[in-house]
Order: sequence, then structure tokens, then C-alpha cells
Amino acid sequence: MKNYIYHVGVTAWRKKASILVAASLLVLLILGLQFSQSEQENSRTYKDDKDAMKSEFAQFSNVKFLESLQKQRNALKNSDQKDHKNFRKNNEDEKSQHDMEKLLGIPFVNLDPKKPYIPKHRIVHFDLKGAPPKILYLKKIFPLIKTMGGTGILLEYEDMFPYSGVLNDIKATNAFSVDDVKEILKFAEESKLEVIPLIQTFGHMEFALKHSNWSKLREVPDSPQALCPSRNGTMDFITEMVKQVMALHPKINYLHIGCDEVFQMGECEVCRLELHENLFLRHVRTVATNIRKQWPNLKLLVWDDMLRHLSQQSLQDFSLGELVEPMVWVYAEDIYRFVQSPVWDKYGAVFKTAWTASAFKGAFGETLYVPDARRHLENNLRWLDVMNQQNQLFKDGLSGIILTGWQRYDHFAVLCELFPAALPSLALSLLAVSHGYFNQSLKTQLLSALSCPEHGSGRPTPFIALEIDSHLWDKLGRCMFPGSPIFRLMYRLHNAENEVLEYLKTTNHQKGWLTSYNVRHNYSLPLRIDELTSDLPRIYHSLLALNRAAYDTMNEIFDYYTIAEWIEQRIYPYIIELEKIQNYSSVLKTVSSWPSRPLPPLKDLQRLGVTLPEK
Ligand SMILES: *C1O[C@H](CO)[C@@H](O)[C@H](O)[C@H]1NC(C)=O
Ligand SMILES: *[C@@H]1O[C@H](CO)[C@@H](O)[C@H](O)[C@H]1NC(C)=O
Ligand SMILES: *[C@@H]1O[C@H](CO)[C@@H](O)[C@H](O)[C@H]1NC(C)=O
Ligand SMILES: *[C@@H]1O[C@H](CO)[C@@H](O)[C@H](O)[C@H]1NC(C)=O
Ligand SMILES: *[C@@H]1O[C@H](CO)[C@@H](O)[C@H](O)[C@H]1NC(C)=O
Repeated sequence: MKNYIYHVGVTAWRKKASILVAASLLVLLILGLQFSQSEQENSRTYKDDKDAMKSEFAQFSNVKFLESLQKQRNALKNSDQKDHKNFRKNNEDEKSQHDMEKLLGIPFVNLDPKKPYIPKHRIVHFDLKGAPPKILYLKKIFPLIKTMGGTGILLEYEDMFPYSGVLNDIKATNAFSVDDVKEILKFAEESKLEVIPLIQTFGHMEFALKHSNWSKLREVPDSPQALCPSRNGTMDFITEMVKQVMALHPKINYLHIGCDEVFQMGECEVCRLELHENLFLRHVRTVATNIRKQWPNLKLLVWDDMLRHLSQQSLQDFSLGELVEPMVWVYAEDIYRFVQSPVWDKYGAVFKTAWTASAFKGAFGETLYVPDARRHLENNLRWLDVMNQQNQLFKDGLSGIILTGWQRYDHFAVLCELFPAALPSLALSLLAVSHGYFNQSLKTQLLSALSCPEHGSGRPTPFIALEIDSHLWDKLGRCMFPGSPIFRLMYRLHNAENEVLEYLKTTNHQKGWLTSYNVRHNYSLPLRIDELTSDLPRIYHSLLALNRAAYDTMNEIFDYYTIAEWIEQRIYPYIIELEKIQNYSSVLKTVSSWPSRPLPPLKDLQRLGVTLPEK
């Protein structure tokens, strides 16, 4: 971000050194810094929520102020006096309802109980660039999505689309076949779900540009992240991708063309002469215009993050409002911290409609294996509040919300939460956005959708308790939804991982006979080694059992490559660590006589200047 602003500044300065430019630049800089700050915070939250949580607290009062401004504005627009009277009368009921919500651990969001806001479209995102489910699993999931109020699916194929011809080599070797895609679409249609394919057309092109074949289209020669918009081959490449995807999706109304997180712009020798802003907008305009030429009724969606800091004038100069619909994404709880009122006003002035994007998994840490359902529910509930407030800014209102479920943070990252492990989280959030609220009254719907055993009617225990059971293992651990064994497997992993980590910490670090020093010097007491390794076989075998269970459980839902990847990332490293301890301890135990102290100093320490002082 900082580079971006710096670059805009410097380029503009060179071109016209007039006072006018300098003055407007200053304004831009101040505005830009303000936005860039929130932008940085957003991406930080996306990566490390702990820091963001801290600063969230610090900014709390500021956001409250923004929210109250919004509420005032709405109140003025509606000036609905009746509601105020009713509010008083029902205050008592609401108090006991709040008590119940507290028991359930439902995050409090000040939604209007009289007029719940329900987004027109409620779309579930399938990020297929990691752990793509088998077709038969999707077949079971689509009706569930429909039951829980979903209206469609966003299919982010990345390298899983059956690209062919000149694009043959950008697809994964285990990509879906043409028939697979047709089946997916058939199953979606049977569940009456709108299908929106997503193709990246600017940034996040790693899956294609990583190949030496396509490296010529990179903006930066060493980096496969972004396409160079100025190369002759770029538009041919995009056109071919779109053509192939459209050929397999003849009935779609919407196509998502990505355009988020273009980290590299204006660096090649041609692009360097241009303002980033113009480079970005011109490319989006060219791509959109080309697609619309061939498919005039197709609506095009783009992620909004690259638009947040652009001026209304620029967006209008490039007719963006006539070409695309922005999808405003924030996955942290506090939405206004990342997209503030002026940004909404700008979007409202430029676009007839917009979409929003929340998350039900894949947003609070790259290596998580089960989502925090409470945080995701709060994100979705707060989106309802924000959407209710911002809806009237758009001529045609807001179009809907996408519940994103990221499977990797980018093409090169490891897997985060698997879909079946996140289905309970999806259920909570999807039911919430389909009703405009989440409370006790959705109990039966939730439990029946997830095939949970009905609790005994005698004791009224809460059906969820998000404060203490935010992964839902306790409350929904006995449900039989498709993939529920994987959901339960995560609980086993959680316990096994805790045990292994504790053991490794004790053995390698806290106790004094199996540290790396003992190993390097072959110097330890056999009696102590026996003591330290007495638990090792049991822990090791429980990991092997977990590994076996993972393999068996996942087989129904994922292909061999996904299972192997997941096991290598989640279980294998612990198996290796334990085997190392086993190996070291048996070597250390073969020693039967030991050298006098002092032990010979480690040779490698000389590199650090630790040498025998000269006499
Ligand atoms: C890329 O390489 C593969 C095999 O090495 C070849 O079949 C294909 O035609 C190449 N594609 C391009 C665009 O050069
Ligand atoms: C749940 O919320 C809705 C909308 O606010 C309200 O009408 C309903 O009475 C609530 N039900 C319970 C059990 O709290
Ligand atoms: C693109 O193609 C045109 C005409 O073939 C050529 O003049 C131009 O130099 C090419 N531009 C680039 C960036 O390769
Ligand atoms: C442990 O020792 C065995 C037998 O020598 C060897 O095959 C294995 O690779 C070792 N494991 C590790 C993690 O060092
Ligand atoms: C440790 O001692 C054993 C037994 O003397 C010997 O076989 C082994 O090579 C030694 N290992 C190291 C790392 O010095």
C-alpha cells in the first residue's frame, strides 16, 4: 500500500509539477493514508487476527460513532415513530430473549427485531483451489445448502477447471473433467441453486503464471502473482479462459472475474509509465467490455478491495458502474473498520448495486483446521446490520451476500479448514443470513439440517453454547451430516495435537536429558531416558491410529492427493518428531562409558566467535 501511494505520488509529480497537482496530491495522500491504514489492518486481520483484535478494541469508540451516525441517518430517512412505541412495549420480552442469547453465546448485534434484513441472494463459496470435494459429496451438500436458505454457489475453480487446448497445462493433474463439471451443474440445478463461476483475471494468477510456459505474462518476471495488463498475450489468455468457462456454463447470469489483491502493478517497462489507478481500471474495463461484447446479459462481479481507495471520479471516468458489480468483502467482525461510510457513499454513487462477502471458514488463520463458529456468526450478523444500513444507498439495493469458505490463503499456501469440518459453522451463518437473525427459534432447523439427535425434551439444555464451545464439538459432535466423521476427526486431532505438543515441549525443552545438547554430545543418563520415553510408544501409536482414521474417514469425500496433503501437513510432522526422539534415545542408550568433563566444545561455535581465549 505504501509503495502504491508513493508511486502514484512520484509519477504524478514528474509529469506535472504544477501547484494544482501538488495540492490535490496532498489531499489524495491524506485520504489515501487513511484508507491504506484500514486496508492494511484488514489484510492483517485476514492473516493474524490477534493484532487486529487489539487494535479493534482501541478503535471501538470510533466505530461506535460511525454506526450511530448511520443509525441516525436511517432514522431520519424512515422516521418511523410506531417502531419506537412498540420497542418499549416489547422491552420486557426482549430482555429475556437476550438472556437466552447469552446462554447460547450468540454474539450480540443490534439488529432490528421488527424488520429483519434478509439479503436477496445468499451464496456459498466453494474454494476449489484446495481440497476439492468429490462430486458425490457435493451432491449431498447442495440440497443442504438449499434447506438452510442458500440461493446459490460461487465456484472458484482456479486450477480445478478442465482447461484444454492452449490452456491445457494450467489445470491441475487431478482437475475436474468436463463431465464432472456438468454433474456439479446438474446437481446445483436440481437444488435450484444459482451457479456463479469465478475466474481470476488480474491478480492471484499463481496457478497459471507459475508455469514457465506462461511466465511471459507476469508483471514481475520473478513473481507469478499478477498478470501484466500491457502484454499482447494477456488479453488473449483471459479471453480463452473465459471462453472455455462460458462454454461449460451456458446458463449463468453472473460471472465473477476476481480482481482482488493485485499485489504487483506498474512495474514492467510499459506499465511503469502509468498511474496504478489507471492501469487497474483500464484493465478491468477492457476485460469487462470484451466479455460483455460476447455475452451482453452476463453480469460481472469483482472483489472490491482494489476499489476502496480509488476516487469516485476515477471509477466514473472508466464507466465501472456500467460494467461490473463490486463485492465488498470483510471477514473480521468489525466491518466499518475496514469499509467506512465514505467508501459506501462512493460505491452508492457509482454502482447501481453491490454484493457483500462474509466468511464461514478460512479467515482467522492460515493453518487452522476447524473454524471458530462464533466469530464467523458475528461477522455474518454484523453484515446484516451493515447491509440494512447501506442498502438504500444503491439504486437497485444490495444484491446479496456470499459466505466465503477459503481453502487456502493463496495457491502456494497449505490447507486451512476442510469443508466438512466447517459445515456446522456454515449452518449457523447461513441460517442467520437467511432469516435476518440467529436465536433460539432456529434450533429445530439447525438440528434437523445437520441430522443431529434431538435432545431429551425433559432438560432444556441450550442447543449451542458458543462462548465455551465455539468449535461446536460438544453440542454438535453427535450430528450425522455428510462429512460429520471429519468434523469429529478434528476433535481427535485437537486432543492428539495437544498431547504431542506437551510431550515435545517437556522432552525436548523442559527436561534436561534429551535436549539437543544431550543429543549432539551423545551424553545422557540411560535411566532418565527411559523415564522420558516411557509415554512415547503410547503417544506414537495414538498418532498412527489417528492417521489411519483420517485416511479412512476422508476417503469418501476427498481424493488421494488431498488426503495425502492433509495428513502430511497435520499429522506427519508429529510422527517424525516422535521418531526422532525414539532414534536419539536409542543412540544415547548405546553409550556405556562417558568422557570426562568438560565435554569438547562444539566446533560450530567458532563461527559465532566462541573460541578458546589465547593465553
Ligand atoms: C507448454 O508446454 C507444454 C509441454 O511442455 C506444451 O504442450 C504446451 O503447448 C506449452 N504451452 C504453451 C502456451 O507454450
Ligand atoms: C428471534 O428473533 C426474531 C427476530 O428478531 C423474533 O421475531 C423472535 O421472536 C425471536 N425468537 C426467540 C425465541 O427469541
Ligand atoms: C504488441 O503487438 C503489436 C503489434 O503486433 C506490437 O507493435 C507491439 O510492440 C506489441 N507490444 C508488446 C508489449 O509486445
Ligand atoms: C530413525 O531411525 C530409523 C532407523 O535407522 C531411520 O530409518 C529413520 O529415518 C529415523 N527417523 C528419523 C525421523 O530420523
Ligand atoms: C554415540 O555413541 C554411540 C555408542 O558409542 C555411537 O555408536 C554413536 O555413533 C554416537 N553418536 C554420535 C552422534 O556421536
